[in-house]
Amino acid sequence: MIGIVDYGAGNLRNVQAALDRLGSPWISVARPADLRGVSRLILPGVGRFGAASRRLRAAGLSAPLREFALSGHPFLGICLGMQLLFADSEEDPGEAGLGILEGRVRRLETKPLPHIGWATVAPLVRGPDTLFAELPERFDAYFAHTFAVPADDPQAAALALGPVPFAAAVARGATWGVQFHPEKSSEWGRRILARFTTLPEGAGAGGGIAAAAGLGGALSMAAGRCATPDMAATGPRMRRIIPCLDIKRGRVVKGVRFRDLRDAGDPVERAGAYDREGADEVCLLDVSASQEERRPLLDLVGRVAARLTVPFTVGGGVRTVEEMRALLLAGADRVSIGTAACEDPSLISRAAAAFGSQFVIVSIDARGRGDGFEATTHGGRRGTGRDVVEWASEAARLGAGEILLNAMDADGTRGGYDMALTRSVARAVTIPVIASGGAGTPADMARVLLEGEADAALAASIFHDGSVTIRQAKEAIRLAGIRVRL
Ligand code: 1PR
Repeated sequence: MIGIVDYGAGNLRNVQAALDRLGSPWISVARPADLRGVSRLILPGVGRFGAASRRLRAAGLSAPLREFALSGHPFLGICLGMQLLFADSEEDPGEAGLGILEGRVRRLETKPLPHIGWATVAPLVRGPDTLFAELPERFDAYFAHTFAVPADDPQAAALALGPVPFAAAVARGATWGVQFHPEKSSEWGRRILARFTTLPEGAGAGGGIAAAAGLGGALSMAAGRCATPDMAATGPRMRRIIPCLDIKRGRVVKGVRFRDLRDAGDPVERAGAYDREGADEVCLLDVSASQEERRPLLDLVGRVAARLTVPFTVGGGVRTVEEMRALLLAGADRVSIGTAACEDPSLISRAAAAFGSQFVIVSIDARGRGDGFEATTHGGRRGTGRDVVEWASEAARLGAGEILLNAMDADGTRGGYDMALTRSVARAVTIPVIASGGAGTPADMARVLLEGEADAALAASIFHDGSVTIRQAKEAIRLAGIRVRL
């Protein structure tokens, strides 16, 4: 039986859903006694290293987990769960990890940070007893993190050819850690989880994989790959294409400049279709929740999440850390806050402390005012008097992991994104910016990623009406020299 460690740190629901899709039975492990009958274990996690390791200790799980791993049972740490396998992390110096693997987790040195999105993974081991058996020499996986294990760690089992190289996976014996989210990495992620369910006891790559595989060679291979022609324009960082489902009364709607909303279909069906077409992420915004002073739609979020094999961002009407936790438990990977963050900016820092910055997106509805842009709330109905660039900078300082920047004057017009707005925000912050509003063609998307310096391009109208498919958009964007997952 597979155990999934439940210690209140995140993406449990999505790991459970991924195992359900595989038809693999699992049980939750919240106390040491729950380990009885468990023969392989998954340790998921999002959030902060220190808080998560304190929770494991408080649940009395640290020593039993270490024993479980050291006794040779297959063990898989995911994202923060991988980092917790180590002795400690620069994120919270002085807080002890599980110490199953040697070494320290370090902060990535790159901009923008957090590193959110897809990156190519190059396994260093692909033998029959490894997690990467039967996987290609390289594949794309989804990451959301600020800290990572260095690429030259002797326990590295795969490298990420991300914005900078780092260890995408580590292993010792039958203990594995993956920095990416297999439960959110579409088909390759599914195969990795399936492989984990059949990994033999005690087997594995052994320690010192990277040394055995010739780390020097692997690193230069990684560097060589970073220089392939398809990365010419934007470097090794992959950009994201995100379809957005604006929701009102349980249906997808779409308007122009936030008004004249028209029906655009069923959210669950649409989300599933966009996932199949190759969306890098799906965004769902309950656009009338703040105006109607309603709580977010947990039931709908759960149903959409169950359909998705890629990451899922949810926003609209989110006012408290508790609501964010409920959305996380319903299957959201990240949550966006707009109105409530403007009204009480401390919500950003409280959310980042609880779930980690990569979980917290601040949505800014920007309306032109004079030479600049004013942030608005309640679906654009109330002005705040705040300058958008200033507000974005403050949100980033408070711990936002990403800005979702809605150009209200361009929204739904198909006349192209607002380049000046996007670029000025992207230059003012060191976190990623999602450009939103105005997409008319794939060329508009390519432009906002290059000239607008956005990390991701979000669109609604052109995808909903079928005038451009996600695949067509991504092919055209790649031809423009921008790295995207295809
Ligand atoms: O303020 O925390 O309750 O969050 C509400 C969220 O809902 C915000 O993210 C806000 O941008 C969004 N929202 C509110 N009212 C509307 C509306 O349309 N009446 N939609 C709305 C915002 C922006 C995108 C849109 C893209 C792409 N729409 O969702 O889909 O701009 O559009 P396009 O490609 O068709 O041009 P809170």
